[in-house]
Amino acid sequence: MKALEGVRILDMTHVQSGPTCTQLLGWFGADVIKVERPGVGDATRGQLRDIPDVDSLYFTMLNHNKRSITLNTKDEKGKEVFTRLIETCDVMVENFAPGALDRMGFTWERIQEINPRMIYASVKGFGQGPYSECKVYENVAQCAGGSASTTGFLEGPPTVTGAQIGDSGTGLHLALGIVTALYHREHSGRGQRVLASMQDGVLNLCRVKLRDQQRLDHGPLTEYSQFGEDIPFSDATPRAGNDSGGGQPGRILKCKGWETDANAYTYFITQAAAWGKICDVIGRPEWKEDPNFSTPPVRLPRLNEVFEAIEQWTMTKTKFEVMEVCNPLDIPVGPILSMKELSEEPSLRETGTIVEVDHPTRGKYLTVGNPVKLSDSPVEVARSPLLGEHTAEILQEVLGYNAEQVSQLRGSGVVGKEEYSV
Ligand code: CAO
Repeated sequence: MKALEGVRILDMTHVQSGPTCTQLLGWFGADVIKVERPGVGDATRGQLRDIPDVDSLYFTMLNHNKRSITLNTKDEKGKEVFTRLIETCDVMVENFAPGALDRMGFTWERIQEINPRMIYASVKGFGQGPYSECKVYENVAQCAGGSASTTGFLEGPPTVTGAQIGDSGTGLHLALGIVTALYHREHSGRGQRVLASMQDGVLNLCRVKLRDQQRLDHGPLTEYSQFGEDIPFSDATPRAGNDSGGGQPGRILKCKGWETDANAYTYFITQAAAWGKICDVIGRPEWKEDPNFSTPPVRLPRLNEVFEAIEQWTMTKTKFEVMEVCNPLDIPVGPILSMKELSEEPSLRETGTIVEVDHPTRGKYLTVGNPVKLSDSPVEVARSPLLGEHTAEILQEVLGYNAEQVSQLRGSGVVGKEEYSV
């Protein structure tokens, strides 16, 4: 048995944040029923398409291990079907703009009436407050959650990051809220409302920057490069380039080939405990005893000098050679890996982190599998469903409709007319 086997998810999610959450629950074994608008479906099916008329990678990579039913939940007959789904499922997940489900008549109060055990989980852009009605996408959340103001270089503009901390990050937060509510239901017998706001999720991931904001009241942030460069601090946490966010100074340094390879770099951390070995490796053994370099506090104003010397050494090695030398010495380093390198990395294939999936209209493609591994609940990544692929199956097997009722719903356009033989 998979960890969440027996849990049925009514998946009303679209775009990225919600779908990442329900995909995770599907990987853990839940039966995820994705409800999509007839003839339209999740907008991402058609966004950023690389192959004409084929579900985009955007969609396929966010919707594995789900079944798709098309259903017009604004139609009166559709609402009856939707009510039956609410009766039958354990968790409903949605990330519509605020109020969309209420406008359909499915308020939290109504959902509780239909199924008191239902866990109703939502992603919204903002929590309660002045912006609670706003529509929000990834980069808006990164900006409103404190990430953009603290990312980038001091002299440059606020910068968004490639990691989808607003969407996928909030999906992760929501998934935790859902399994927690499922656990609570074991004792209480009741469902509850679960809300993860994207601003809250991003701010949670930027916790160390709020730490630094408060440290500023007591003096400059000595581990930031600008301290050693005598640049005064303002009253807000600054952008820190590639400085380490923790107590051990680190930087991105050039490696052999950087002139032509955009990713020939390494991250190098001058962890205090490894300082002696770092001095030996880079050919500066005298720094071990030098009062200007021997301890972490005296090095802080000289970080530029320290990292310039280390970079003179890293530039003589490839990023992988730097790892080979440093790892046995417990010097923390990490190569800057491109998406190409990651997609070709054999060890990630072996662990199921990078998975090749076959799709009936797309053919083979790569995806990221479940990043969380449970020893007793292995994950098989199953391709994303075609639009409405499981409409008849869900109506009949889950809700008990007969073939004639299914064909009536099809005829009236309440559910989609798609029929596949895959
Ligand atoms: N049958 C009938 N109608 C349906 C339906 C179905 N099966 N599924 C959805 N709809 C309707 C909704 O009821 C809604 O209609 P109304 O506006 O008339 O109430 C409409 O389709 C779409 O809702 P939406 O406003 O959520 O969609 P949008 O494309 O305009 O906005 C987004 C998208 C993401 C900005 C918005 O959903 C949002 O802010 N969500 C919360 C935050 C979030 O998750 N953002 C991350 C998205 S990933 O980058």
